[in-house]
Amino acid sequence: MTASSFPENFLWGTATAAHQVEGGNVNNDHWEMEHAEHSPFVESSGDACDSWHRWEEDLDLVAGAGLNTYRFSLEWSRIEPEEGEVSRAALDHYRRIVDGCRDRGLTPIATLVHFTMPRWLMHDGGWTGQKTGDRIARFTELALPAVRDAAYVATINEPNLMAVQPVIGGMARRGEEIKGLPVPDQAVSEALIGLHQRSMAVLRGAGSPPAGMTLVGLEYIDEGGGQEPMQAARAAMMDQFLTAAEGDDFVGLQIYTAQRFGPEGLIAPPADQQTLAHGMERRPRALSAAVRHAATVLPDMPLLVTENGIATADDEDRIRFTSDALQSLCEAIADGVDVRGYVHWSLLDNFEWMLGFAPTFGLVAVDRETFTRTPKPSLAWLGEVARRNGLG
Ligand code: IFM
Repeated sequence: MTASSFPENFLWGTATAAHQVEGGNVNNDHWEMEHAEHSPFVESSGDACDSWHRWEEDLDLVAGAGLNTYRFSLEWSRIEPEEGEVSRAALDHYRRIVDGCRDRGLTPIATLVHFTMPRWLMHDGGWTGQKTGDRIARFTELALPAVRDAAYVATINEPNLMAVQPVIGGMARRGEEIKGLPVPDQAVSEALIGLHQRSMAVLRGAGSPPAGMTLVGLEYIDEGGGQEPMQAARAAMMDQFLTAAEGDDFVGLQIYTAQRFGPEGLIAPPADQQTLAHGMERRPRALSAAVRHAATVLPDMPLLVTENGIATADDEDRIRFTSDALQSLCEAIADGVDVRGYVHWSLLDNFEWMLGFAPTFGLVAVDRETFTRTPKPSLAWLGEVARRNGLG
């Protein structure tokens, strides 16, 4: 390894999530919230990127660019549209995606739950419901045959973000001043950790691929006198989840930004450093800071960067941001942090939850009428980094 190269067999990939790209996910909680009166969603997910039908084209783009990894998620509401009613066709669909990855030389990383739940679950307890532990255990059993040949299985995506926002996914709460993420609700955090553990127990019992969860990771910065609120925020948002991952096979980290603290708590990022879509601070080096912190809490845990990216209309800036982020990651790895791969968010411009389709995180643009995919220069750039296994 040189100052800008990565370890042998490093995974280089890009990610999507079911509800953000498949389209027609009419049977989950988000669809219902998107269509509710006074919905906080600016628009409906609708046909999204039509990846339910176009997933092969998506995999061809990933493999064609020279990347070696694809991360995607399963949609529970398609697999179990009503409680106890199983769609074998939906399970086959996800099985074919795993096979399609393998056929193209891509390492599949599958997430069982990426924010969405079936409507029937939303109306009978949701994530904190008493029966949800048994239900996620059963869903994990159902899903496992579809993802058995994946390289990694993640139970729940960003439970630490889900605990922050009851309507999760959009990081900006419209109409409010954006200061950063608030602190997670402790009862929801504990419920989600419990659900992760129920899902893990099933995966372990059935000899699954390496399994774990994927967490939002942040850089925490003390601007002076902010130690106390900063430590409290980090303990709630990061450390309790990292500690709960002890004994898992890996932790996925999804890193976009930093939070700054003063004596009164969270400080808003400078306006000229806020990113287009979310008002988050543009802070590429947060990638290195967050993986380093995870390694101090869990020194023996393999880490995967399962998301990192920027919502911008300026693709040159996406390349600059990602290059800076990767340089910082490289330095962390050189210092001994065990990071096994980097997965960029996202392959496609897709449905960014409450913010709709306006934020563009993709390496590939998607025409909203025809679903035609148009690769941006950043896709070829990241593929070249993957081929070289370094920044060059
Ligand atoms: O789009 C989301 C994704 O679903 C989860 N992690 C953050 C991304 C960008 O906001």
